[in-house]
Amino acid sequence: MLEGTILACATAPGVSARGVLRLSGPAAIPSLRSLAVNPVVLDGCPGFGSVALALELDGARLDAWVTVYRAPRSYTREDVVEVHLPSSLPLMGMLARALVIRDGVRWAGPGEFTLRAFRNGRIDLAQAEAVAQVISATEEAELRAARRGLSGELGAVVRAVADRLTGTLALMEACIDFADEDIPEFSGGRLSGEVGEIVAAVDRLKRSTSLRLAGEGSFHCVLAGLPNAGKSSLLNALLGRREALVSELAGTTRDPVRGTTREGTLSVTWVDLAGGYPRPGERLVSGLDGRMNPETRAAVERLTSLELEHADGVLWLVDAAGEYPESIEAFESFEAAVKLLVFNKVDLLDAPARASLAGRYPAALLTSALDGTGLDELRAAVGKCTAAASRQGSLAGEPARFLVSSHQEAALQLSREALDRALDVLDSGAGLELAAADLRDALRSLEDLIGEVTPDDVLDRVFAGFCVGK
Ligand SMILES: Nc1nc2c(ncn2[C@@H]2O[C@H](COP(=O)(O)OP(=O)(O)OP(=O)(O)O)[C@@H](O)[C@H]2O)c(=O)[nH]1
Ligand SMILES: [Mg+2]
Repeated sequence: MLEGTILACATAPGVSARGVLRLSGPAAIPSLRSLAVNPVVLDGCPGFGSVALALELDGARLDAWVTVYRAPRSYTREDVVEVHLPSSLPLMGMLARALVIRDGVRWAGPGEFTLRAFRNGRIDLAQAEAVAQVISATEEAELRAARRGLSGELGAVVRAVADRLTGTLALMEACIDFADEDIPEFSGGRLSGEVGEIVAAVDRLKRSTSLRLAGEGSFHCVLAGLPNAGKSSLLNALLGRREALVSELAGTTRDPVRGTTREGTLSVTWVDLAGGYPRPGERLVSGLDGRMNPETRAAVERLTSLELEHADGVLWLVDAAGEYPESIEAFESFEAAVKLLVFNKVDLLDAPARASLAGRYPAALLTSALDGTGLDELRAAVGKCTAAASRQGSLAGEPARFLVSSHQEAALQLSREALDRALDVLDSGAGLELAAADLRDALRSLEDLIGEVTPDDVLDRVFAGFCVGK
């Protein structure tokens, strides 16, 4: 990481007028220059500017609009070039391949542009995390909270608390050094008061933050139901590829099969499970062939139950063309934060039968994995649940001031716990050295939140959650 010149597609794949390739690093401008028919136009942008550049690719001419940001006046503080092209995947792929074979240009890792901005001192870690939050915000209040983080406001608030903590730590260390002198500022009560005020400041900060759920990981939506309801077929239809095995024999799926899609601005991981009957308070009773080896069967039941337990949402599939009272009973009997009833195989029903089903179960979704009926409605319904889950953790009725990632929330929590320990030590009259060690831990956690002393593995985790073009 952080060496050479990186390249990524900065726009999402799909139908649009323009696609953008982004390069950052010392070879950004030279590599493009070597493909250009009119390279001198690039000299016209000494600092920042946009030019029409004619490129030659495989003997054909390609007109591009290029924006140049020369170091250090760029997002990464390196030379950055954005190449705007018609949004054609093969075309963009052709140019990307031509650039990647040039010296020093390679594909970017997730979040590597933002990682470079962080490493080169352009932004702090709180701002870097806010970049991901701005990208995945699903509503205005969330966007506003993310932008406050992006502007550096969260970093500034944390830094103010950290400065105060540094001051108190200095006072405490002075107390340790001059333990024999009788100086009123060095009394234990004064120190406890100082730490108490810092605890209050950290608590205020915690109250003004909300944990960002869906932007970090995916919303886990399991496809459950009795054997043969069409769960694997539906997974394949949602993913647009054959990920799971499908057959007319009941009990085909054993291990969970997963795939991720983006629904709106959020990512959903769909998990296809073995067919079975969940029983309240008990393990799932699998619908697998009774002749199966009992150990394998128990393992499959355990895996399936675990997935059901940890799911953010459950789609309960019912074969619309079969006998389903037992399946509806099973659906009603289990508890889940989000559960949706889905009648699949509606292509096998005529119009009156579909209408009667919709009348009897107005909240249910009607789908066909075979011909695609109802899939858009299903995606929209799950998208809605996903957006609601991503808002969890915000104060009721009052949007949070800042969005935080789980890494940031953990840092705040660790800092709070270390301060509590320091207070306990001070109250018990145990040595000041111990309290000072706790304050140092608290300070380290706050610095970790803004990336001043963040170890590489934490950075890797933070940036792994980014999309590649950012
Ligand atoms: N007509 C019709 N057939 C479907 C539909 N969905 C699935 N099937 C068929 O139903 C049978 C079972 O499909 P699967 O997707 O394997 O069902 P499953 O729920 O994953 O089954 P298990 O893994 O055994 O629990 C296959 O023959 C599919 O072709 C549908 O929407 N319409
Ligand atoms: Mg299956």
